[in-house]
Amino acid sequence: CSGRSIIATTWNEPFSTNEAWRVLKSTDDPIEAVVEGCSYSERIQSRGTVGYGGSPDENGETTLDAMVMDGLTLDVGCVGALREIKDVTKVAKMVLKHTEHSLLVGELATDFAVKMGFKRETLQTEKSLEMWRKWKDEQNRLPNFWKNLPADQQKRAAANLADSHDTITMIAMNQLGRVAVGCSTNGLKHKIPGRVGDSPIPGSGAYADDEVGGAGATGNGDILMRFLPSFHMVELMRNGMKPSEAAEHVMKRMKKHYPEARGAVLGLSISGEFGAACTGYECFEFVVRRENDEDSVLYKVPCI
Ligand code: SD4
Repeated sequence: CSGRSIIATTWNEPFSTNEAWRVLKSTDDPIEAVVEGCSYSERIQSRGTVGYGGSPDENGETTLDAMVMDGLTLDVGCVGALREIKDVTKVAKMVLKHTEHSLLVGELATDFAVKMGFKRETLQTEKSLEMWRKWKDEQNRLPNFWKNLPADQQKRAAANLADSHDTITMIAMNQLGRVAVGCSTNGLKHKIPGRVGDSPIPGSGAYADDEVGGAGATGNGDILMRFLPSFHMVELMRNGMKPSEAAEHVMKRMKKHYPEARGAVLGLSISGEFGAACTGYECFEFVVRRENDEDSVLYKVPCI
């Protein structure tokens, strides 16, 4: 089976992908690979949209969402609206490995993480607080901004809130064809405190099944989660569709109902084929690392 190992990652994330590849090569464990890859992205605060110090909520606080899924057991570990712990994907791994549960949220997820040995520390930085103060200031100058917009414009504005935010979602397959997925995000900027996006929702942010492959999504999570795009994509691949066709089918479904919303889905089949589709963005980029490549390779797909 040599040569089956592969990592596919949403957006132009070569460094995190290479870190995941390093771990995959040394452990042959796809779960460890996606956990370390996503954690790398959190530590370098990729695009300001993964990890601490980004996307402050209405109160100025950064909270984090993440998921890890094992395609062999179909077991998941998810964390939503995690406060004051930087290593959110590692906490999700603890939920996967050390509990019978699937999803922990908020302050009590923080308590769990602290019991598991994680350090409690602020997720705000000078930069995230400055971003929040600026937004707050704008809000004060525009009282009732949302209320005064006609309904269709409110819908459009909500869809466009996703314009600058991205999730890292990573799909890894090892030599034996075992698949795992991981994703991590600090969610939507200026969200209502308590909001959880699609990333820690199994089947929405990501999904893996060793019989078929894996998929992951990025974009406006409030809209994406209404379609379970990752689960849908895996099921279409199970029924024989190529990843690129499956991705397009899934994104077309979302576009039909929410033409303005931004979203992308990326999938990998156990035969090593991969594909993606997006809507609402100009284009969608993803990177893939494979056995015979010396580095991660960047791909771009135009939106449907
Ligand atoms: C969310 N889907 O929380 C995440 C963020 C994201 O591209 O992917 N943005 O809505």
